[in-house]
Amino acid sequence: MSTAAMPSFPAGFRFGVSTSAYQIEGAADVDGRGPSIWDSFAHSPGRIVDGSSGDVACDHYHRYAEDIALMAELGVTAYRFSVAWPRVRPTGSGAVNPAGLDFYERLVDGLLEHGIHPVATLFHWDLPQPLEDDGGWLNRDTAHRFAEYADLVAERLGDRVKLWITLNEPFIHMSLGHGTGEHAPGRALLFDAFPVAHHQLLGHGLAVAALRARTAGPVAIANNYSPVRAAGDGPADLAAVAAYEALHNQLFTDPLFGRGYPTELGFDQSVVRDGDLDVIAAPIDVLGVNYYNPTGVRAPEEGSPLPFELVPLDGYPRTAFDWPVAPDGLRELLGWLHARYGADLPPVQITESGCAYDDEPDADGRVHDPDRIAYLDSHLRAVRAAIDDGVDVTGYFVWSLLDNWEWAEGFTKRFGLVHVDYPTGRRTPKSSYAWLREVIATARRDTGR
Ligand code: PNW
Repeated sequence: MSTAAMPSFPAGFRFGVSTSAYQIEGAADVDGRGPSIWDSFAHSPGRIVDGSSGDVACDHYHRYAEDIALMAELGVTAYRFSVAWPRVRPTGSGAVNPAGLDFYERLVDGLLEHGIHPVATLFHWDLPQPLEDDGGWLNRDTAHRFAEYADLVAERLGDRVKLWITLNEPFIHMSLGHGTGEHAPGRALLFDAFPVAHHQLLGHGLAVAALRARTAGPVAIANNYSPVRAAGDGPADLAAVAAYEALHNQLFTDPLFGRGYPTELGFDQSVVRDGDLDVIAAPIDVLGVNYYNPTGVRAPEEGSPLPFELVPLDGYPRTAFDWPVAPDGLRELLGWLHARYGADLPPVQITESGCAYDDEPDADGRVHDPDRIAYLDSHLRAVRAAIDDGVDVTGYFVWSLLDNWEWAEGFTKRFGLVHVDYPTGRRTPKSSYAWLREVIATARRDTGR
């Protein structure tokens, strides 16, 4: 960690924290919630490293008031959460469940009482299981069901949510959920998963239209990006880098800005119908950027089904997830977005940035996480540098407020500013929480907010 004072941020810059429904809420069958693909996946033997599920998670559904108080004390002015589709419309296409909307209304009103902007993500991977049974995102109808659900949420909360995010990381949902099968729904289709990309983006575009009809916006999507580093300099390595760039960084962004799909991956685009690309290119007000790390890539082995091979990057410190700590990658990728999309790029918010470490309380019950402080310090400086480079970055959300249920990694990866003792649900702010509180307080004093 640098001991120099954090440089100041522009007036209006928002500091926030992020979470998602299935990772924190628990209450899996409370108040009419239906099953999602993540309930089914987590309850299938062998899918989650510690055999756990999000049945209880952080029990945020019952403890949300305590969690809002933690955010108020931290001083954040925005909270990014996700709405669980299976709480709002349990089968995905049938009756609405008002009790589900009631929960998000209590949450949103509680945030506003504390001066915290509610930022609502509509899809953070928890598709209602009945929709999956009909083909899930491989089925074009799911895009229309998603827009209907967006309309339902906007009808109830459209006057109070301060930023709408349609999808979270459609790339990860496609690649890990439908390409390799490490995430729900566990399909391993490799490049035959392309319809999942197109139908998610179509759902995004249709949801933008639904949100525009009900709300004043602003509207965004949260994509994750990873600068790609070649692990070799032969022409085959550079071709592999270009392929992975197109897949990870361009496939879900080029179409948003009217550039269609990258062609070099050779996807079968027969699912793309006339007019779809116009729907997808509906203007957005903010681009959400989730950033964790760069990716090392080299040419694949002979006979590989993929045009690249992912390799660990040398020379970086690593988190408990073994992910490299590379703040320079964040500055680089913001510069890349700015250069590639030019005047089409709306203001950017970093909708996720954070790290997992093996944080546990010491004998006095305190949780010291100096590595997370160093991580956040260096990544905030990278954002500040990108702003100086000319990129319009208007917010930074830490992943995550709480230690939570990390998908296939279960409870084994702790990303929180606040430690959670899962057996009791007890919350203990870590030293990074106190550090961030000071950073935010200083930033607000600097700009008189
Ligand atoms: C994101 N990868 O997921 C998600 O939006 C969060 O729900 C999650 O908790 C957070 O990052 C930390 O993992 C990712 O394998 C999951 O590269 C996997 C990857 C990247 C992001």
